[in-house]
Amino acid sequence: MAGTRTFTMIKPDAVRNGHIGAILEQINASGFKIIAMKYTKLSAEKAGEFYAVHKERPFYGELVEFMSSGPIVAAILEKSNAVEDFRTLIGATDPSKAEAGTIRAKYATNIGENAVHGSDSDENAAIEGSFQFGGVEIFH
Ligand code: 3AN
Repeated sequence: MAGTRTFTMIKPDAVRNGHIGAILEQINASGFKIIAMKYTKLSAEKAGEFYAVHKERPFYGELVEFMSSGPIVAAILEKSNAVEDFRTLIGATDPSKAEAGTIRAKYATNIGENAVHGSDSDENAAIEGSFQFGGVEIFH
């Protein structure tokens, strides 16, 4: 059975561009319940750890620099089939390829600065959620 939780971050570009409210509104309107949320900033070290799977990719340095360049909103979301449904809601990694109406199509800057993160598997959703939140910070 598909899991009920996913992890998201509203990235520094979307925060800087004033899109926190609109993105949260779209997330809620799409049936996701926010069960944990914080406004925070990743250190370069923490961003590097979060994206460690991309360490060998040419864009890794840029990605770490960008993700630690300003505040983010981190959240755990609950809904049936959360991971897949949230990936559909945010759209393709490259916003120019993202379907119209998706969060990245509407709010992303470019492929590197693409407004939101969404976990890619139930396993990663659990790992990423515990990266930012302890048990007492999760309400469901
Ligand atoms: P997604 O966020 O859609 O799961 P991943 O996991 O392939 O995409 O990439 C993680 C992050 O790395 C993306 N959100 C984006 O910020 C950055 N990224 C991915 N591909 C590129 C690329 N070709 N050039 C620059 N940054 C990239």
